[in-house]
Amino acid sequence: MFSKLSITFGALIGTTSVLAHGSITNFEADGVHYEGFYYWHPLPNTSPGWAKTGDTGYVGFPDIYTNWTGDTNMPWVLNDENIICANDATPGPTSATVHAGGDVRFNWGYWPQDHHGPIMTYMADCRGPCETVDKTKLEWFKIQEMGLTNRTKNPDKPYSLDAHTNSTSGTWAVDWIIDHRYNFTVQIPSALALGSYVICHETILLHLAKLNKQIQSYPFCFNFKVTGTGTVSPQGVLGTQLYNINNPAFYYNL
Ligand SMILES: *[C@@H]1O[C@H](CO)[C@@H](O)[C@H](O)[C@H]1NC(C)=O
Ligand SMILES: *[C@@H]1O[C@H](CO)[C@@H](O)[C@H](O)[C@H]1NC(C)=O
Ligand SMILES: *[C@@H]1O[C@H](CO)[C@@H](O)[C@H](O)[C@H]1NC(C)=O
Ligand SMILES: *[C@@H]1O[C@H](CO)[C@@H](O)[C@H](O)[C@H]1NC(C)=O
Ligand SMILES: [Cu+2]
Repeated sequence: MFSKLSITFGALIGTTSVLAHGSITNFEADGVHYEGFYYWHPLPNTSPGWAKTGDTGYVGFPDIYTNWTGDTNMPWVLNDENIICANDATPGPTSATVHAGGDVRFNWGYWPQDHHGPIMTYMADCRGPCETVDKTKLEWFKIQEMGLTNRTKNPDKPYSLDAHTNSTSGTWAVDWIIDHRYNFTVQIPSALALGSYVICHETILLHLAKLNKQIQSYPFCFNFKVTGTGTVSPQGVLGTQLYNINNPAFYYNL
């Protein structure tokens, strides 16, 4: 989210720097538009989005402004239940509809140029109504992943947070959304069995990974009813077991 330098800056100028992040502001599924997350605004009643505490839906620092200890080595985040759909997440009150094989186009609204990382999408079968599901019981399977798409350093991909020197990174999935007007389209597997699912569309930002081992998860969850004639029910993994802090990706130097 921030280097220490920009935290100080952020405190001086109030909330402006927080607005510099993106969120899934809306999405489209089977041609229908749904509202999502806007900073500082509660989710609209009609949104299938999961509510959460905090401004950006970013998991990493429970209270970045008042509780900053300087301890940036926080691997606990990865295996804490707050990683599931973000801090204190509660299920969305409605569900969107999409047919198996159909597209969901997520719109990230905005994303800053110097934040880089992969984008992943997971689904979990609610085995009943998602509106009342216990998130700690959800078992997630991955339907999409995009990481480093071009290793060549690109001057248009600034990376200015590394020990206060200016450098550039290669091209990452997050740069894809910047280059595609903040849109990212995910296809629902065509063989997937009909049912009620939570879809989690997320990025894990790595721009501070090498610097101070701080990685930042931005999960955005929405309820979906999947229609169709598919029969496949993939086995999933509990949200708290999806990630391991020893994964070399989390120490990657952009
Ligand atoms: C501040 O951090 C400590 C240590 O992680 C934690 O116990 C406490 O709940 C946090 N307080 C707030 C307001 O986030
Ligand atoms: C990879 O990035 C470099 C630097 O921006 C660019 O010149 C090159 O065309 C890119 N390669 C592909 C396959 O897009
Ligand atoms: C980094 O780039 C900014 C903007 O171009 C410039 O103001 C700053 O002096 C540069 N810092 C370093 C360490 O080169
Ligand atoms: C996302 O794509 C749609 C359809 O191509 C387009 O109308 C919309 O403007 C795009 N989003 C942004 C933020 O440009
Ligand atoms: Cu940031």
